Amino acid sequence: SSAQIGVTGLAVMGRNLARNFARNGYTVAVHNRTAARTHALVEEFGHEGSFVAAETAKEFVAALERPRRLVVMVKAGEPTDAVIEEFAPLLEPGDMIIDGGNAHFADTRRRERELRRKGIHFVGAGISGGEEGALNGPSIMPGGPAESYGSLGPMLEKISAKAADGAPCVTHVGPDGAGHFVKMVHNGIEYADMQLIGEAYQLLRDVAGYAPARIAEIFRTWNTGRLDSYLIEITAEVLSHVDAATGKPFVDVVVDRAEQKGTGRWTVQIALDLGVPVSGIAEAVFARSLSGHAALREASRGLAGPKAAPLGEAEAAAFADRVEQALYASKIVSYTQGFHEIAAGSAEYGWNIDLGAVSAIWRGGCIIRAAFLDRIRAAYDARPDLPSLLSDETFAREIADAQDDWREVLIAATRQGVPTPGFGAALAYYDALRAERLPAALTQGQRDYFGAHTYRRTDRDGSFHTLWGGDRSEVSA
Ligand code: NBP
Repeated sequence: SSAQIGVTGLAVMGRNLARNFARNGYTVAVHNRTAARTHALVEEFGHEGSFVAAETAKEFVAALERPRRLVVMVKAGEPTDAVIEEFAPLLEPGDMIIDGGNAHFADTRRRERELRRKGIHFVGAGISGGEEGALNGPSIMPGGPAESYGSLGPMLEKISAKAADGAPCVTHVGPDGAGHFVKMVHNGIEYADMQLIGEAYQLLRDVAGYAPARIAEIFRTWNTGRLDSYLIEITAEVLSHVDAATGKPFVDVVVDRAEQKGTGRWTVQIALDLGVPVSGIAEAVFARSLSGHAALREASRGLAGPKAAPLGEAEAAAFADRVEQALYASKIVSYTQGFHEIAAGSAEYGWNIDLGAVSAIWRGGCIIRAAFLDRIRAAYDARPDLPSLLSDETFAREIADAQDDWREVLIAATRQGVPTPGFGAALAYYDALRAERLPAALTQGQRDYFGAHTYRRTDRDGSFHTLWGGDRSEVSA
């Protein structure tokens, strides 16, 4: 029993995570259902550090020092349950199972509850950064018992990404499913970020009339400013790539149907249950599904659209600057919505999540890493009870400065018939939040009319009903 940590499940993620632990000086026990993967790992990368190859579950568990730390990196869902069922009987109280897969947080809550009865600490840990991150430093979002973080935390801090200020991109997010919940919302925000970038690209293409290579240059410039982020950086790379076979821009030879694995959808499903308006994330998920309806799109191709020519050269340059403003303002709104969902989940499940700490661990390693997250952290550090990111003075001022351009961009998009559901949903959210009065009052009147659902008044306490079918007098309900 010499290994400080074990990894079972040695596909791309598990293999790279095991190598990351080994490269950082830990002795790592490695195991996989199909033993060939275990041996391949040690053969290929054994020189990188200290590995203990285990063929069976028993050997694997025996190789670990106590309390055991066993990282599970298998396919989410049933395979994770199968692995837990296999290992749990071999473990002792105080041992830890760390699930680094993309589990649904409700599954993590269930698993944590069941294992807690046996004294086993179950740590559901969201891991972001893909295979490259797993190897060189991911952003890690561990949940589970705070107690286990005491011995596990320093190891995770060592292998995690580091933010620009050197801080490790990992924190104990909260009990049971908190880590996987936060990872889920991270992915939802990632969907929204990608959708907004996609809309900016399409506007620069169709309204400004720019070619992909030129748009890549614009994204490169944006990446030196407040939009500085991994997703903007790779957008420039993808847009400047030329297909070797045809000599055309790569983006023009790829089928325009976006796929998804499900975490974005979960973010929206859970938001619906919690009653949190994450309209930007929802539009991003819907935009991907719409893109996939090939037959429907084919059947709709002949529908009428506006006749508008792209802008002239001088106007196009000014328009590109406006798109940057619209993208930035919409991005603030998506993060506002995502953090609202985390706050609501935290309240619902009693997780006590520190929103500033969450933004801090997303600064490096993960897909949505961005300079911007430093500002979100500053906002929550200054005021931990901030009702919304839009209540932060700096963000409010930036949106105030951006809003005229944001509206102009949506006007141009509408005039030219370029779909911008992300920009549009973000602006509608912003305008709804700042509205003095919403038509919800009318909705309440309608509900009272057809279903006697009652309403409240602005000038008196209590619930009321109007006798719509009678003399229309008002009664207390
Ligand atoms: P996969 O999600 O493709 O899973 C393959 C692994 O699961 C193999 O080790 C396989 O063993 C094992 N496995 C399966 Br499938 N069923 C099993 C069972 N019933 N019992 C034991 N082992 C079983 O691997 P991955 O892409 O490395 O991802 C691992 C986890 O990390 C997933 O939950 C994923 O969602 C998550 N994640 C992935 C990424 C990414 O960029 N890929 C990023 C972040 C998180 P075998 O070799 O014997 O078939």
